[in-house]
Amino acid sequence: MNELRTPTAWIATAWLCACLLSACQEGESPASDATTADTLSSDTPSDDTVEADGVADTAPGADTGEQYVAGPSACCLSLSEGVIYWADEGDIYSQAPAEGDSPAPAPVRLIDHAATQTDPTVADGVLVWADDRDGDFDIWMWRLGEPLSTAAVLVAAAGDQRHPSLAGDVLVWVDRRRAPHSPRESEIWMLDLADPDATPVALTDDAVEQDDPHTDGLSVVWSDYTNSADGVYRDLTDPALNNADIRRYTIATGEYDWVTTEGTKQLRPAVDGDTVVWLDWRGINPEPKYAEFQVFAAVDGGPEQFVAWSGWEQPLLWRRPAVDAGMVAWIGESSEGVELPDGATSGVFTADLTNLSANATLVRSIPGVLEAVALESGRLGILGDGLAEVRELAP
Ligand SMILES: [Ca+2]
Ligand SMILES: [Ca+2]
Repeated sequence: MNELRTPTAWIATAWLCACLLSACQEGESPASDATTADTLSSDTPSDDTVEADGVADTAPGADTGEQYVAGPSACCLSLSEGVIYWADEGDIYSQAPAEGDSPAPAPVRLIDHAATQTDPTVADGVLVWADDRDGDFDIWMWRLGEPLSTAAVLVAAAGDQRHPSLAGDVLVWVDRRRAPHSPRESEIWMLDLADPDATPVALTDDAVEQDDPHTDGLSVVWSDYTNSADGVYRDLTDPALNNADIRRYTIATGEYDWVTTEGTKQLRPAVDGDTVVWLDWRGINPEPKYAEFQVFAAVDGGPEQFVAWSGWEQPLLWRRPAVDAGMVAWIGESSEGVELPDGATSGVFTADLTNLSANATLVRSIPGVLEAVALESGRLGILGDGLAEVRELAP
């Protein structure tokens, strides 16, 4: 990700440094060489829903979600049919919800291999992830419920294939197959899983950087440096020279359009139908500062709208917002009219995209760093600092 190239901004406290050092980096130590999915050993809490050490219920309604233990460096959240998936220390885990009065089942280590597996994305019972067991990152796939021996590489090419996003049968990812495999060779690729004869298609092929792809199965959005002076992300530079924009590809028509070409930096888009949300630095000066970001949205194909502002000094913590059915969720440390409780250092906020004049709602906060947020059919998934959580949002 872009912000991994911002070491000079890593000037935070010890817990934050520890998080950064552990946050889903490549080459992590393997858990084991086992190749079968099995439940975690007894050193991991496997009874009832549990609360991770250091996770405090500091937010309104914090006791209403199903809370599970994830590793302290867990990242890369996916939420599908109420099941939460994540990566931790090079393996991929899932946690199913409790049913009825029964306690929640134990989290399951789905993909357990000495190499690094990360970036899980799940749709319709298909798990896709990035896996470097063959020397660099490739895209792998497993139909959940089938024998693990059927897990196999789906897209293998030179350089890294990473950051997959799956919705329905549409899979997109960042592909650096073209030498020398640098950010300038980061392109957005797509594969139709419904067609066994389909081959991967490059949606972009140019000399500038593209990142952060996301699909809802109908269109694909990503951050694009076509209109940026250098064509790639630059650390610590003037925002006008670091001009990422948000671009979209509509699958049914094959058409491309720009969701925004505002002259400063926009990153990490998410799409749901005709609605796109993203992080935005317009009007925030001067960089390098990394002290603020905004959430913007284009709702139902309408104009770009301000959703929320947050202070946050760590570029690594600019997380992709989530959008589903007119609701946006994001991670921040404050929002207009809403502050975190004492002791909390990150929170999940939501807003109704049909009523953006209302204050955001603080859903959850912790005295640590939240890594990811997801929305699915009225459910909110949260991951970070040892916590995995799924909660039903109020209708
Ligand atoms: Ca590769
Ligand atoms: Ca821009």
